[in-house]
Amino acid sequence: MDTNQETKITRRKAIKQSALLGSAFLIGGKATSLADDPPPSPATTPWVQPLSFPPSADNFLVPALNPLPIPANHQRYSEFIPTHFYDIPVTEFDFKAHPSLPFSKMWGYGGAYPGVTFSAPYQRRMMVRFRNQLPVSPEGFGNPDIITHVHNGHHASESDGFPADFYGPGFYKDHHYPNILAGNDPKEAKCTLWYHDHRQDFTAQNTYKGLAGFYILFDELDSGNENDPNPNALRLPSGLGQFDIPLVFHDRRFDPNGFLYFDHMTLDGILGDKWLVNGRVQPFFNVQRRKYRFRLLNGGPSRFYEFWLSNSMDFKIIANDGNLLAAPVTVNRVLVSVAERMDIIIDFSQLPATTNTIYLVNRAEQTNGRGPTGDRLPMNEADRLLRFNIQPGTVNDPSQVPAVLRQQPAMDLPVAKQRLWEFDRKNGMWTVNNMLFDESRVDALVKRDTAEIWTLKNKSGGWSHPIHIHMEEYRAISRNGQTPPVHEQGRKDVFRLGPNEEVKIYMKFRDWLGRYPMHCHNTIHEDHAMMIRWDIIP
Ligand SMILES: [Cu+2]
Repeated sequence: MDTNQETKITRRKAIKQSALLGSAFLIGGKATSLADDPPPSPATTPWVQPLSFPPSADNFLVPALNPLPIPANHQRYSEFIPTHFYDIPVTEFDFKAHPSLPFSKMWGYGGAYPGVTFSAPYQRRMMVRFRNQLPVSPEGFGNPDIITHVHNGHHASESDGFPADFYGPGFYKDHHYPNILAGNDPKEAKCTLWYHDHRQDFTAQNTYKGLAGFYILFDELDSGNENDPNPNALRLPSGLGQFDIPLVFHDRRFDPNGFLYFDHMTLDGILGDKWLVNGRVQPFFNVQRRKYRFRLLNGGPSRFYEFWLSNSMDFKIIANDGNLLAAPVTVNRVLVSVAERMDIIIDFSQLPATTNTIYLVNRAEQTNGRGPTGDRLPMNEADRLLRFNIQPGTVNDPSQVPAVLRQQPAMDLPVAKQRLWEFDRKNGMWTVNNMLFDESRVDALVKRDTAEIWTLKNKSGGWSHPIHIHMEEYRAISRNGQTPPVHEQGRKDVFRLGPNEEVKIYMKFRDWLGRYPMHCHNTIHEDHAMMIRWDIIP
């Protein structure tokens, strides 16, 4: 397969920091760093806890919101009068990611880490109230002002979660999510979205502390029913938490006492040394010998993953950034930068009867927050993330992976303008076109119902930047002047810019007006302050 940036296999260059630094800490009972790197997390035993799933956001459905939402605050409210009301508290709670760690203070939507999972059919008209019940003066890191963004949501500006629209404890904000199809085009339907805090300058800390969850949409093709009698239904493996498995990957670090640790000292980006999947350190998952859909989400803050199965077996990519591809792509690995999603199908029925364990692993070598080194870890040194315990015996599998998934929308709107965006570094901060983010400065004015071509260019040879644009998805015209790899030829909302890379994208602007950002999704870069504001006007 050749769909990924090629990485060379070498010996692991970075000797584990833990081996070098393990004895340098705990002076007077207080963690003290004598080197640039923070101390390693305490040891934990892998595969002792099952994979778990956050509760459903439906648990927070209410007949009506009190006080009532204010229609005048929302664009096109009367066209999309809400039918489903969610009243979701955002709270602090005690959480342990592993049985041998102590409780840490975490934050979550609906009192859960990861946050409660939204799942809804397309065009469900939702009004979601996020009530900020965080402590006014929290311990440790994190800012209790919040603003929630649905990543890949096609929503009005006032509901999109503009980073400067944050609000403090004791207040709430209503987000109108009518889940419309962009341009009213069924080919624009998306599946795997997520939502997270977007508080200006504090997104890294607040999401690190837990403010992120899944937001999953279904439509007639991707109906969430592998037994769907509708002939248009794809009948992909289904049942959230059963055969349709959202997985969010968070690398995290814990201090020598076992409490969640956030490194304020570097602006390059931060790496954890514990592998959390859905909030648990190295869990196991019991699977049957059949097909499963896994929705892989890199939840950041700064790490890139190259996912493999430990036996190097093939799997199929069916969706990239929540967009079903035109056709499945068979691979044995996939590189996923921060905030990207890959929906993949793994068929465990291919395994010999004697195989009862395989692992999902990460082979991208990364030694600092700047980005992956480009080298690949040997399989026997790969980071093991999740263990699959393969159950004995055969089972009936009604699911299928059709050869044709979803047609891609046409690039049919005339191009009104071309823009160049250069991502660079200045005085230790992160810039776009030589500027730091200023929420009151409009860096681009675009007209609704036009299209533009944007060139995203990484000017640095030393860093990678996963670039995310809100509200509208886009298509790559070229990557480094060449046809993009096949799994990047569908719609996307994050483009990984490796060192000195350049991606040219085609983008339409439809349906809504107002302020939106574009930013690096290495959230450390985003907060310091690699972001621009662009506005849509009539
Ligand atoms: Cu970046």
